[in-house]
Amino acid sequence: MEGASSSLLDAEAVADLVLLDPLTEESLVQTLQERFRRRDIYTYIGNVVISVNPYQSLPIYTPEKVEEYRNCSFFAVNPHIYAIADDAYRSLRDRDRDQCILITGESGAGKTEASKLVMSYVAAVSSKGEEVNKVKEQLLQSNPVLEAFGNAKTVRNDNSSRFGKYMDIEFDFKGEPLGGVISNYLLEKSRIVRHVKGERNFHIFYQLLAGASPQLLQQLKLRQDCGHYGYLSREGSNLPGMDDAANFHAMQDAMRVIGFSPAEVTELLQVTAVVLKLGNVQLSSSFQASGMEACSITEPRELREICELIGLEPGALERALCSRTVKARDETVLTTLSVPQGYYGRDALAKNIYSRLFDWLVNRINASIQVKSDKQRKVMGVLDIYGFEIFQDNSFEQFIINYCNEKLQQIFILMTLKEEQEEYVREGIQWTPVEFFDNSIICNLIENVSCPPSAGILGFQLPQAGIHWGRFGVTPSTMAQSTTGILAMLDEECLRPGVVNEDTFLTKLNQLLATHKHYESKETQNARRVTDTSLPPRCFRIHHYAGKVTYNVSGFIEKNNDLLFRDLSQAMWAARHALLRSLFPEGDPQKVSLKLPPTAGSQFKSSVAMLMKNLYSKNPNYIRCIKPNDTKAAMVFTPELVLAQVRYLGLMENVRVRRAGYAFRQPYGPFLQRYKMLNARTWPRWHGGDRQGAEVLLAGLAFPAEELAFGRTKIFIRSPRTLFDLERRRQERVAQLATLIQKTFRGWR
Ligand code: AD9
Ligand code: MG
Repeated sequence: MEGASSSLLDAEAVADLVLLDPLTEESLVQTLQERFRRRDIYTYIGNVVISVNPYQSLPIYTPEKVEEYRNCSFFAVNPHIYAIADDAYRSLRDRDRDQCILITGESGAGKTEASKLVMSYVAAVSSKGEEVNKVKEQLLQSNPVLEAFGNAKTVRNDNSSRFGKYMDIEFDFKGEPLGGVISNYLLEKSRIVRHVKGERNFHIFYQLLAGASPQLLQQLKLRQDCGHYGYLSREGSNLPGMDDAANFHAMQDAMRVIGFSPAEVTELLQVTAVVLKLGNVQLSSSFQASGMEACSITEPRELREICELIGLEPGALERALCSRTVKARDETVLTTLSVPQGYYGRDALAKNIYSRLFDWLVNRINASIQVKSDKQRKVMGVLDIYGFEIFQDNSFEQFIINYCNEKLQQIFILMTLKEEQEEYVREGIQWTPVEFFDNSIICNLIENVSCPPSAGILGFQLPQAGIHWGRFGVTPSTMAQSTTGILAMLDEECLRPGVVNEDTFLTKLNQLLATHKHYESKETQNARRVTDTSLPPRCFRIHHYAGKVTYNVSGFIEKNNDLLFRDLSQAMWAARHALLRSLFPEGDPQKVSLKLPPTAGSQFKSSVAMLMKNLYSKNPNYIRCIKPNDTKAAMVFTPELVLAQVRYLGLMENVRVRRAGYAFRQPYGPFLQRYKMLNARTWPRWHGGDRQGAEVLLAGLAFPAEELAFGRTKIFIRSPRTLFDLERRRQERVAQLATLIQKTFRGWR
């Protein structure tokens, strides 16, 4: 950290946790709590901002606040999200450095609100003009549209983002926004067909039913009553604090601002209505003349209306829902489906339509906001992505989400150390390598494992690949040769012919990862003679950097495969509805491919790799969000809950890395100005250069030599204790000087 305002050095509630002394989990949580009590919801770790959700609107985002933080010196003002936004924006505009803002935290911690605050701050401080304002409006208005289709009420958050989002905002050389590009990650499409009690499906369905005019509802062949629709919950309408009808109108306005044509909006809503109506298509079992069990549609009205909406013969959709074409050698056979298979296909279709519609929506927004000119651009990326998740039951989704968080942690450590190292090189200070926990061993376990093969299989033992303490820039020497990671093993299982199930997948993991220190299951525990009984069957456990998570393998194969019967995609492609049809290009019989589409896991892995590459090319800024209580209560702070997040977010590691070299640094000028009264040679005025002045000043204070380092432009102080000592001496000296001045004045009188 740089600079030292007095609030920063308030030992009760340091504004920068790098200055915590002693640094313990307890002192860290206490500091956050004390600051929260004072309504200081933001705290720094160097230039990382920690934000604790107040669950209450605080008067800290006013235009006056924007002015206060505009062009501020980051550390001279009270910590604020505007300070980091301002610092990033200025660094982009004036120093030509592309920026990224990484926002992490658990569900309900305030990530999406934080991303919107950053966007609105940048919009407020960048220049104005008709064209620029239009661009800003379009960028900001992408939020209500994506939130309507991608957010839902969950038990944790009434407006929970069910997808990961990364947005590049592009600027010209003057810092005026030109446009942007949005990337989305892994929409939770299972929500379309199922959600737990107390939660809702995606907002758009409730918004549409509550906000659409009777004519629109009629046009979409919908009824206003939520309870009529199998995919929705009756109790989902009339949520306290949520005005679905008003949000529907806001979403429609937002679409207009972005540039959707009325025809596009109609098409989008038609496809949305189709998803809703699919959930009401009921099947029952029947028997064919051959005696084979089959399924048939019991309520033809819903099916007929769907077909009217999408321009398809009802018979075609019925056939695709109730039977399946199987190719055996050169023959094509139509086989009937059982009722559960029929429902499986129906739900898979609904999920696929919706998730593809969401991708289309993102692409359509991009088509409007993407920069058309070839002006040279500077970029600020804002990442609002799901945080680390540890639930009672963890499945494929948590596995993928936690993998993404491992990658983000890895990039955080690498980038922070890189930045530290660069600063030391710039300042001509010797770089001492920093010890840190290198989580690449866990990333590798998931994507490309490096572990000793099991002694049981190969009959020999390679060196243990336990927790690896790495050094920046050094390849771990303990790593054995690479084999495939869990994701690739899952893919192999998905592609294997014959009976495939999760048990064979788990057996394979157990064999290949038997000795991996970050992997555990009942079998490996037995082999290692671990007496922990907490691991249930059909589960494996990964020791993530943020804690141990037990994953149940049930559903892994199906979710990774994410297959849709070809008959269904062909039926969708055959529809006359242009938008729907465009979502199923593989349904074109001319383009039948024998190649299976990439699995969900491998798609996610490659999009995460692209994201990492993108982030790594930019200057990172971090916002770590914390949820202070589980009841969404205003200004309530539950220390145990915060402590768990402090661990997930790796904040202790964060502080350690930040102050691994020197906890405090400041340019010589302001440093000398603040402390010059501590030495008679520099007080009241020093006539030489700033650096020389700081050297003379500190020489008189007799700190141990290893506590200080003199860089080209800055003084570096190793431990917070030395800084506090300096500050204490300053306060005493200020008091002495004040008394002296008083006495002198009295003497004059
Ligand atoms: V999730 O992973 O998408 O489920 P987020 O995005 O971390 O989650 P979100 O930003 O949606 O959480 O915040 C949850 C709620 O907390 C918001 O709807 C607000 O009611 C509340 N919140 C969050 N940040 C602030 C804030 N700075 N001031 C006031 C806030 N309220
Ligand atoms: Mg969110």
